[in-house]
Parts: sequence; C-alpha cells; structure tokens
Amino acid sequence: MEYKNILFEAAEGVATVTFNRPKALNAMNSDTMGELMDAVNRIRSDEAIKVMILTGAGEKAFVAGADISQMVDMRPQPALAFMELGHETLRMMETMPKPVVAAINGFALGGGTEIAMSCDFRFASENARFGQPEILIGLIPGWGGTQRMARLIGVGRAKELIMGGDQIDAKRAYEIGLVNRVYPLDQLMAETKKFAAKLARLPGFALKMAKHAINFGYDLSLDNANRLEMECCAQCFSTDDQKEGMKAFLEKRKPNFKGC
Ligand code: DAK
Repeated sequence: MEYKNILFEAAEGVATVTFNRPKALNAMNSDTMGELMDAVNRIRSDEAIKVMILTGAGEKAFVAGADISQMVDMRPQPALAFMELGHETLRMMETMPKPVVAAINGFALGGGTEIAMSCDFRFASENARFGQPEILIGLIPGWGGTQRMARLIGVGRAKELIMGGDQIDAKRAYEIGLVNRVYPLDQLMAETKKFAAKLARLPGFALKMAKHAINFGYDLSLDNANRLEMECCAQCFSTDDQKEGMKAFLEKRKPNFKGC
C-alpha cells in the first residue's frame, strides 16, 4: 500500500510510524486509519521488526482527534463504519505480539488519546496535552476511550475527563498514570528510540507472552488470569532465548539472545 498520510521507516528492528498531516494537527480521518491498519499488519508479519514506535509529525500534535471535518455531516451508519475501522485497527495494534511505544509530541485529544491508550507505553513531551473533549462537540469517545481510560486511570478520573471534557497537561497525565514518562520535546524521540532499541534486544517471545498475559488476563478472574500466566510462562521454556538467558546468568556473562 502506498502511504499518503503516514510515514513508515524501519531500521535495526524498530519501525516508526508517523502521522503526517501536521497542517490539520494530524487529525485522524478514515484514510489515515486505513494506512495505520496496513502498517500494523506489516509490522506484525515482518520478523525483522521487533518494536513499533507511533508518533506525529511536527512539534504541535500527536493526533488532535478524529477528523471533525469528516464527521460533521455523518449519519449513524457511516459513523459506525468509521468507528469499526478504528476499533479494529487499535485492537490489532494493542494485541499484536510486539511492543508499541507512543511518542506523544503535542496534542493528543479525543481519538489521539484513544490511539495512545492502545499502545503499550506512552512517552510524552512536556508540551503534550491530553483529553477526551468529544462531549464539547456533542459526542462521546468512539474508539474505545470510555473503556480503556477507565481501565488505565480508574472510573472516577475517566468520568472527569470524558464527561467534563477538560484537557490535562503532560505532568498531570504522568501523575494519574496516563503516561509512563515525560521528556522535553527535543529529547522525546531520542529517549523513545533508546527504549525501543532496548526492547528490540530483549527475548521477543517472552515479550510477546508478557503482553499477552497482561492484555488477556486483565479482565479474567484472578484464578483464570493466573492460569493464563502459568501457561504463558511455561511456553517461554520452549525457547532458546530462555536457555541462553539462564545459562548466561549462571556463567556470569551477557546473554546473546537470538529471538527464538
Ligand atoms: N479535526 C479536523 N481538523 C482539526 C482537528 C480535528 N480534530 N483539530 C485541529 N484541526 C485543524 C484545524 O481545523 C485547523 O485547520 P485550518 O483551519 O488551518 O484549515 C488546523 O488543524 C490547526 O488547528 P487550530 O488552528 O485550531 O490550532 P490551535 O493551535 O489554535 O488549536 C487545538 C489547537 C488542538 C486546541 C484545536 O485545533 C482543537 O481544539 N482541535 C479539536 C480538538 C478536538 O475536539 N478533538 C477531538 C475531536 S473528536 C467516532 C470516532 C472517534 C471519535 C468519536 C466518534 N466515530 C467514528 C463516530 C473521536 C472523536 C474525536 O476525536
């Protein structure tokens, strides 16, 4: 697929996808969502890619929301189709067996916060702003915001952001656990890439099992979730990387992981 609204680059096991409509503050339309879905599929099936970074072009926005100009005259059925495309794409990214790091370089509003919450890690620049302002334009979140936000920061705080519509800055987002780390804007990409490179060197199968156990165990009863964890952990014993990691520890040397 030829991309018009995103940039895709891959090097040394890390693929970086950049939303690239800076004049519209990277607002998310259906074409861009379709391109994101294609990129996620590509990353998922390319064995050379171990980690995905998601960011926005420019210094002002990650994604300033779903594209309001596309939605303004929508009837319920096209709106539902736009929502389904978004849900399918974000769930695919969220459950893909490789880590995804969001580098949030400015506004992440509405759909932007929803996209960020579908990533495994959120690193933000100091100028980043978050929120679910849909209520201010007669909507509610349509790409999982009501559900992921309540799970991530708790029901009370999610209601405050979603029903109040206010924005919060990166410092507050960090305080409430919406983002993992905050950096000055000019350090954000370097720090994100450093973290991604570290992940790319770790045993890929164990990373996949950790993500799987957390994602799919979270909503289960504790007994079932612990059972899922045991099965995932047991599977790690089928890999050369587990043998290498433990031998290296016992031999007091650095492990040489091969990703299998
Ligand atoms: N959609 C379309 N264009 C946008 C946009 C957006 N969300 N956000 C910004 N832009 C465009 C502006 O229209 C402007 O375009 P021009 O006038 O230059 O052509 C350009 O980006 C620069 O924006 P501003 O001139 O407004 O820049 P400022 O620095 O003054 O303000 C701002 C920045 C981020 C505070 C402001 O642009 C803003 O408030 N933007 C809207 C933020 C927002 O309300 N976001 C939430 C959108 S609703 C669903 C699926 C998903 C969702 C719901 C339903 N279904 C499929 C049904 C989710 C909905 C949302 O995300």
